[in-house]
Amino acid sequence: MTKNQALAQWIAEVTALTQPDNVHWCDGSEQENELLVARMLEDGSLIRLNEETHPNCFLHRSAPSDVARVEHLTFVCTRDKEDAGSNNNWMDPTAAHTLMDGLYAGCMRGRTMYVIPYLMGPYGSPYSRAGVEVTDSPYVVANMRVMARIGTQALAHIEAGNSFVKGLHSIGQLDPENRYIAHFPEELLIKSFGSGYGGNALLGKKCHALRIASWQARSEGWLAEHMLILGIEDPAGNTSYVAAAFPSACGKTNLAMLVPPDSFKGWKVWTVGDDIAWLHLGEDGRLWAINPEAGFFGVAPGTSLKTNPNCMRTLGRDAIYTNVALTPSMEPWWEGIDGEKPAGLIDWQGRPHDPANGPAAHPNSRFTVAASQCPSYSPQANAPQGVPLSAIIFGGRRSTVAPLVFEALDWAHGVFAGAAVASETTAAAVGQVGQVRRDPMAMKPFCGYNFGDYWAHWLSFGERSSKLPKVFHVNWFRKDGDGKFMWPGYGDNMRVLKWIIERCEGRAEARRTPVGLVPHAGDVDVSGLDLTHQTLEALLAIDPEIWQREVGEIGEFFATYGSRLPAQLRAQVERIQRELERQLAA
Ligand code: GTP
Ligand code: SPV
Ligand code: MN
Repeated sequence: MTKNQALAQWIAEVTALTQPDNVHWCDGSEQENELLVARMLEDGSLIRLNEETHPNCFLHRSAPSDVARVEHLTFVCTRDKEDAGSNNNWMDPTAAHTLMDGLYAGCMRGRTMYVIPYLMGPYGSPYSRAGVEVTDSPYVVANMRVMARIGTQALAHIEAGNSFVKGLHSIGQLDPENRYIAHFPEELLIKSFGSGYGGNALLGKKCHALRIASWQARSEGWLAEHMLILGIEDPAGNTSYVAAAFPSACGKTNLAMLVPPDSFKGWKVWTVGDDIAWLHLGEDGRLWAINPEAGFFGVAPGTSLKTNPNCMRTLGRDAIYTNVALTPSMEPWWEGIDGEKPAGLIDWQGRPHDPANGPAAHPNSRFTVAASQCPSYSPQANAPQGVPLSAIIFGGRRSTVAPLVFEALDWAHGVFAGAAVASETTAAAVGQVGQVRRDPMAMKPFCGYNFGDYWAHWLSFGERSSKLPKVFHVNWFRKDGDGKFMWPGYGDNMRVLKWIIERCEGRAEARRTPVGLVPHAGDVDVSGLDLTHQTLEALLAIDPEIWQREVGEIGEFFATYGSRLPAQLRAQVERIQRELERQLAA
């Protein structure tokens, strides 16, 4: 089914191993999708939603033990363990192949094997990369069709002689005891078994576009990052682009689709991407970003016309909902959506909703929808060269310590700020929620190699260009003594974006602290906002004693990377410690 020898041979091998009843090469067509959807409606893996309010929308309920990424079952299998780093679980490649091939043996008997050629990145972009996912899950095909550019054109790209990443996926028995997500960066290969959910199963996304791509990017001189990309148009019509890395379920989709507050007349945010960015140094010395994805696989809970109107408008048609609740009128429902909680809800497991069983929608319930449906979809989203970045923003979910915003003093300090990101864990991954952990560059679950080498790679850009974006750090999630968010967030984050853009243009003030450059309360435009001066001061405060402890912890964390830790990062820790001590002594 392909004239590419390497691909044909690999498909022959996995067919012999998994023994499917049928092999279907996906062309990405409308008819193909209709057939798949019809089959899934028949076997119950999709439920059709209200055709009047949600045309061509479907609900999928995953296995209750298969609702999030599984970081403890995710492996990077490099020949040398040190190359994977302590940030990854490691397995010897030979042992991993033996283990996984044992699971794959005959696993597709009685099933159809789908071969999905896909392209990550815009058609015609020199930065786009191909992959082929083999899967026995029609749900995965339907989702990949939205999230990536699949089918004939992607196959043509491979047949033109371009390299491709191989991804073998089987849902197996959806057994958490027999579930592994293994990466072989040296072979450009992914093997995923036993899960049908999101990042575990849609292999173009985290497995390829982050873990494998970050490995390739290091050796080729670019960056593959867990970042949204947005454009900010000012009232004069000038658009600046920023990329922002926040950990999973910490606000990327929301920031990417932001609608500015009413008082921001003439300002507009354009969405380029909401989860992944590939960054390349341009000939002009600037950093350019493309979104390798074509769709959004976004968090449903908390999404409403109030928090994210652009998202709600994106979701009105042609969307797949996974693990949301269902209203009696067959509409999707989740905690935080507009209006009152309707009576007669069916929860994400298909049971009549009983609050004693927890929320009606799973906290990691999601929607899959084409990015092109977003009202704020950027006209530049498919630009082959990408968009030039003015700023890079790092952030985390922290109820204490981190101020609303600070600017890094220079590139090396910016890399430090990214490497030092800490965030409270969320429902996006299996495990405890709300635990503060280090999540450097929001890439803890996604960097395909040793963090020490990764930070050195980031730092190396400082030697290659003097026109790099400015680096910032934000925190929308500070809480007061009553446990309430101090900052309104969502659309009001525009107020912080405005200060960031003005800083990039040399038009806004800041005060120098050991931690970075922080706006004075008067530098943040809070017009029309009900926020006391005191609260704003608290949001912008850097407490030297708290930060002394924080930087001590960052230093200890860095030290765990031993000889692979770049000296420049240790130097940043020492500088900040010195300055804080001086401040406390004064
Ligand atoms: P992934 O898709 O997992 O990578 O997540 P993401 O970073 O795109 O997160 P998303 O924008 O989907 O937000 C996750 C949750 O945080 C949702 O429940 C949002 O409603 C909530 N959230 C997003 N932005 C803000 C904000 O500015 N303030 C507050 N308080 N909550 C926010
Ligand atoms: C994340 O967890 O960061 C996601 C969702 O974007 S998943 O595709 O499941 O990784
Ligand atoms: Mn993500």
